[in-house]
Amino acid sequence: MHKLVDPRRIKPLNGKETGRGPVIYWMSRDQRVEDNWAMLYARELAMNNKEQMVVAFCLAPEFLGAGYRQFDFMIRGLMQVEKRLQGLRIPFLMLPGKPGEEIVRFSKIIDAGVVVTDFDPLKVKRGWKETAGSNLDCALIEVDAHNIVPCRIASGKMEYGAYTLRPKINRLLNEFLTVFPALAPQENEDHHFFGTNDWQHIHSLIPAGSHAPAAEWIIPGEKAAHRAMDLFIDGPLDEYASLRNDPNAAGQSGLSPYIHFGHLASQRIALCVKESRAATASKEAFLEELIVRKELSDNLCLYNPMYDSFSGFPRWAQISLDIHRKDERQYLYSAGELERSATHDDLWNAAQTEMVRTGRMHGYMRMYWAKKILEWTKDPEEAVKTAIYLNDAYELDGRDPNGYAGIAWAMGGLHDRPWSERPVFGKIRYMSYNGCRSKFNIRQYINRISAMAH
Ligand code: FAD
Ligand code: FO1
Repeated sequence: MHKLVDPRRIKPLNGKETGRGPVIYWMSRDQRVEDNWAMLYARELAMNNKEQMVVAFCLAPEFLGAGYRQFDFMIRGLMQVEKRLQGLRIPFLMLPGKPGEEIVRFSKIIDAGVVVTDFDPLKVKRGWKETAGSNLDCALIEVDAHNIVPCRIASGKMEYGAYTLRPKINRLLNEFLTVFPALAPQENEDHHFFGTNDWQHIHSLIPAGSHAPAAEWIIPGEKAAHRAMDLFIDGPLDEYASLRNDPNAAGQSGLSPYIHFGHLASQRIALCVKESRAATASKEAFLEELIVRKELSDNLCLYNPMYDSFSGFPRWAQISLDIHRKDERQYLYSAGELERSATHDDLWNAAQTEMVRTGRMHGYMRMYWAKKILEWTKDPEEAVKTAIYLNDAYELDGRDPNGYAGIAWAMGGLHDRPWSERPVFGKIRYMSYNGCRSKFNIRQYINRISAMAH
């Protein structure tokens, strides 16, 4: 029996048997060929069962407010997945329509013996898997290919913060931060069975009327992702500790769209960062974000079903925000005004414009951006709704556990602690315009964004 994949990454979802018949990898979160534990597990099953393997991707008609920008990026990445799999004689099929249903229909057509899928804690994904799991005739098995330490293994409950999850991850890191086996090609694949995908048609399915234009600054897919990773590690990583919070410095990696769409495994990045000769303080600071912070977001979404609402905030924060619910708001903006960067604050407007125009916003500005939305909307529920709407409509890396965790951290004290009390915010950590001014040259940031925008 091959043991390519650590059994602790694997979770049977519907308690049904693995039978004779092809193995389907239902790809969703981890849209890459290499460094993909779910792909490797499906390959292992096919080898052991002497069956063929096929990869299927269900193209949802719409996904958490994603528009042209995100679907275009994702589909171009999937076209490369198809090419790379052809080289390994592994068929790749796009299945447009309702994911939970289309995968069942397909598995019945080819009389599949088992369906493997990748781990994703988002409620919408769990819904798809519940539907699929109950209607499939065969086993549905989930593999955590997104976390270095499998989310369900790192902790069995919602963690208070990075400080409680970090030791649990560090204890297991050596067992899981391992090198990846290569994906073996298939032998006599009767390839004609599936034909190829009609990408023209697939592209035509992208939700109409979706406003944000494609993001020009980034090329989708596994190859470009590896290039971007190498460029970061050989350059900016060295000064990450000091530059990562300066919106005027290109101090961050810019890898989040690749990580979000799964073009690049965080485990691959961590292995390469560890081997690099960059400054230790910067490597540690980066790995803290890439491993602890990122995996803390999956922990939130797996164990707290209200991760995207006010009622998902820690109790102390809800109580504190309730006490200040009636405080007078010095400024009050609608979602439309915020979307159009039509506030009194030129720094906030620049960040919003950066996001709308490019599909990304500097990490430091994301904190300020969200906290001001809390300050300028009529109540915390409206603030959360507005921030999620804008983040998921415009950010290339949006619709991700990191986004829900980031917004709940900024507005609801999640994974944070109470600070000194003030109007509207209560005990939620505050950030001010002057505070930003003392941290970095805000004029330079504002000018750069307005030059880019015109
Ligand atoms: P780097 O600093 O180069 O970090 C590398 C990777 O580490 C990131 O790609 C990410 O996977 C992880 N990481 C870094 N910072 C964080 C963090 N604070 N929390 C969790 N993981 C982190 N991240 C998203 O991926 N999607 C989102 O929609 C998103 N929305 C956010 C909203 C708010 C209000 C806040 C405060 C943060 C949000 N973040 C989100 C987290 C973080 O800001 C981004 O991951 C980061 O800015 C992405 O840029 P980068 O890849 O260059 O980051
Ligand atoms: N996953 C799918 O399985 N099918 C889709 O059609 C799909 C569309 C999509 C669009 C934008 C986006 O940001 C993500 C999308 N995803 C889709 C899910 C994505 O792969 C991630 O799994 C989650 O967004 C993060 O957990």
